[in-house]
Amino acid sequence: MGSPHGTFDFVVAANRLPVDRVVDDDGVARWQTSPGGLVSAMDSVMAGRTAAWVGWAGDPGEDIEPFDREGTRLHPIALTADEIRDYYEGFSNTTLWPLYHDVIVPPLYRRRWWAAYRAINQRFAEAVAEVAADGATVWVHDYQLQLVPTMLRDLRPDVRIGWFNHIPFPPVELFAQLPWRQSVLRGLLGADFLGFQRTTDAGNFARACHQLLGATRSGDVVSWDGSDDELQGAAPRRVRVSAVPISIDFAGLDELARTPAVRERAREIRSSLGDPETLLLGVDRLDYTKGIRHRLRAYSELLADGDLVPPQVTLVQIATPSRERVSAYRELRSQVDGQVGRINGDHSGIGAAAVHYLHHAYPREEMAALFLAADVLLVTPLRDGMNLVAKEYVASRWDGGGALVLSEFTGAAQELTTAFQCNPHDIVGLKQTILRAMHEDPADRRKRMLAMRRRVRKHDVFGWARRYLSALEAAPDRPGGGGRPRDRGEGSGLG
Ligand code: ADQ
Repeated sequence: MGSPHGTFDFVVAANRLPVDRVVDDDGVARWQTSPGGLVSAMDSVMAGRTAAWVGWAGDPGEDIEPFDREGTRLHPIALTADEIRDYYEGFSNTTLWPLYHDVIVPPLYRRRWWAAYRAINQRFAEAVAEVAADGATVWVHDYQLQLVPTMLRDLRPDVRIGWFNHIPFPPVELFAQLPWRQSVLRGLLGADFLGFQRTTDAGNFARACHQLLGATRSGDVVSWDGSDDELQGAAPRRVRVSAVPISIDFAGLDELARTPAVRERAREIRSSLGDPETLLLGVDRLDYTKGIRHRLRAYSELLADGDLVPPQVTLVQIATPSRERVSAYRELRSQVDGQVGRINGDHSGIGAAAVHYLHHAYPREEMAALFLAADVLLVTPLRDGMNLVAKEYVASRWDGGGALVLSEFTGAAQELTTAFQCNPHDIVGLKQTILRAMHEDPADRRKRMLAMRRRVRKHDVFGWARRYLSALEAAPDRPGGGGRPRDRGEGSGLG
């Protein structure tokens, strides 16, 4: 232990740890691995390294000692109830989330939230600095931790720092609203590599740096000389910026969906819905970015027009409530609840519900069965970084069946080009697209699905993590070199 630094050569920092605390019936608390592709992808890149994960455990208060899970050191960050309100519900989800999703609802700018965001980012940076070994690789995730790269570089210029944005990065015309816009850009520019979902997001970031900080871009490297009227004393930076779209565990889901149990369950689901000719499905977090209201509007008009008639057609809408302490989410929930109530009141019959509206979270097997059962999946976000549900649907359709209606405002639309793409704001167009997806010649529909499957099979979440890390390795400046002006001439270009 000669080094004053930690011992972990690979460190992930994300708002949440990859585990949830669950309390058994007998009152005993234990940790359960969170479901999802990100955790599996991180497991795959952490295997064989001494790895640590720094994140919030999900509950207010208590300091929890670091602990090990399947060979990874989990390092919990404690947040008080006030910090959760200001850093998480406030700045992350009421300022940044709407600002980065095209201001679908107006972002609120509160100085107290910004102060908490800075303080918590500093706490994360210090925790990472404590556990990271000399020259470690650090992968920071998402919009909650945009200041960590520079804060960490100040503490540990020897480590290599990457950041990945799971959500969109807005055009500078919107980003410019943020009262602390220079500080956020400077926070990010502490990284060696910044990864985005789409080329457009990477471009938006580079343009914001140009317009608001006077940075320049050459290829995928953004260079900033550190001068800015409002920020004093910043070191020059050369940072690689590009798109690395996230994906899913294609093989895992494909295999699961082929199992006899899932296929049987898919049949059961259809039969319990009265064996409709067409089963439409929506699966979303209950979030205003997901376009649930636009989708329900289009569906209700199709029912009113007589184009769709239950029980021959029915819609299963799964909408998991989220961020319920944020008022925009409570409001959305009551609007969607009301819309579903009206649709069912107007268009359902006995044993023939127009909408089956479910708030539950389901295990992977049930999700796979739902995907396999659905004739058409409706993915209609107004803005979405990627949308993994669209890719999961495609991976589950080993039979080549099904049809995907996909908003052009998702990251997934860039890759799933043979989906039935739509503009969810255009209700007339959305209605036509839904009908087209239902009635297209099955052979043509199959071709579309098989093309999407090829794409997702080839670009899965494991490939995403590998691509991300090799881009980080090839970042322009060597570890420790980026923060010091005298080292700038030694940068290795694009590597
Ligand atoms: P989200 O906005 O949460 O993610 P999405 O990409 O669709 O959106 O991922 C949701 C995940 O939750 C999917 O894996 C889905 O299967 C699962 N899920 C949803 N409802 C469920 C339910 N009721 N039961 C069980 N599982 C459920 C953010 C960004 C996205 C980006 C991802 C990953 O907003 O744009 O694609 O991160 O980068």
